[in-house]
Formats: sequence, structure tokens, C-alpha cells
Amino acid sequence: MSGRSNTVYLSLGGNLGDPAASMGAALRILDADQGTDVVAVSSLYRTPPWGKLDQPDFLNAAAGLSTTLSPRALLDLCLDAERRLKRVREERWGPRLIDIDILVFGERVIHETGLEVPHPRMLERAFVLAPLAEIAPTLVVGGRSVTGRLGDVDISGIERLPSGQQWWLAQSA
Ligand code: A4P
Ligand code: MG
Repeated sequence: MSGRSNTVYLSLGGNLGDPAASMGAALRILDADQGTDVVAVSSLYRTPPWGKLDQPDFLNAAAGLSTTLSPRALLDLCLDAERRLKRVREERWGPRLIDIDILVFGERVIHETGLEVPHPRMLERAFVLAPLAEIAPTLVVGGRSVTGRLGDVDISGIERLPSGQQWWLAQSA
């Protein structure tokens, strides 16, 4: 990689098909980009559905990247990976094969059409904070550490799976 790079954190999730395979494939697509390296990936977490409750449990994970891409170019790469993995965007907060959200992009604060960073709903969501705390416990978002934030949300039903942190490299899909 060349040029200035930023540290970025992503949230990944899905509850249809084989979400672990989809998330792994998405991370490999991002890592294959010339300007982007995947530097940390959390374990997989099984999480109860948030927002819309009558749907299957999700698998969630968090990832840390180093990228020379602009925030918009990284978002386009993530959306392109989602499309390649055939995510169908139908119902808000509804079931999905794969969803990739940009949580934090360096120190940037972005309020643009189609791109809000830090992700506006991340601090309410245990399914985002639990995996993120595994790879970035001391990261400060909105003036508090991720670990501190995790103490404020309901983590009941969230289960860290014994996947380890290399699960995304297994080419099972
Ligand atoms: N967009 C704006 N900012 C961003 C950002 N920081 N990162 C725009 C990524 N995308 C961003 O995304 C729609 C559009 O948001 C994108 O095209 C992009 O231009 P979306 O993910 O369909 O919807 P959303 O508005 O981002 O909603 P949000 O709040 O992310 O909710 P979702 O994604 O619909 O929620 N429960 C559990 N346990 N685990 C989950 O993973 N996921 C959802 C999905 C609901 N409940 C869940 C889970
Ligand atoms: Mg989303």
C-alpha cells in the first residue's frame, strides 16, 4: 500500500443462507483491494435479532482495516461486495444475507447523503459493540471507549462462538 492510510472499523452481519461464508468472502474481497488490508477480525457472535424481532438469529463480526481509500470509495467497495454476494435489500432491519456497515473511519465525522460516520446507531447495538470490543476495546467513540459503551447496552443472548479470528480466511464459499 502507498499513500496515507486510515484505520477503519466495520460491522458485518447476516441471518440468511451461510452468513459466516458470506462475511468471510466479503472480507477477502476487501483484503484483495490494492489499497485495503484486513488487519483484525473478531470471532463470530450469535446475536438475537435487533429492531425487527420475528426473524432468525444473526451472526455478527467486526473487522479492522487499514485503507488508503476515501470513505466514499470504501463504502462503494463494501456495497459492491454486498451486491456480489447477492444481498437483497428489502425490509429495513429485516433478514439479510450480508450487511456491511462502516462504523468508524479514522477520526472522520461524515454527514453526507448515503454515508454517516461514525455509524449513527452503533452505540445502541450490542451486536456491533460486543465484536468490536474484542478487537478494539480502547477505541474511543463519542468520548467513551467501546468497552465502556458495551457496559451500557443489553448483551443478553449474545454468544461468542469458538471460531477464533482466522475463520474468514477459510474458503468454504
Ligand atoms: N449508509 C450510510 N452510512 C453508512 C455507513 N456508515 N456504513 C447507507 C454503511 N452504509 C451506510 O444501508 C442502507 C444505506 O445506508 C447504504 O446503501 C449506505 O448508502 P442498510 O444497511 O440497508 O440500512 P441502514 O440505513 O444502514 O440501516 P442500519 O441501521 O444499518 O440497519 P440495518 O442495516 O437495516 O439493520 N440484529 C442483529 N442481531 N444483528 C444484525 O446484524 N442487522 C440489522 C440490519 C437489524 N438487526 C440486526 C442486525
Ligand atoms: Mg446497515
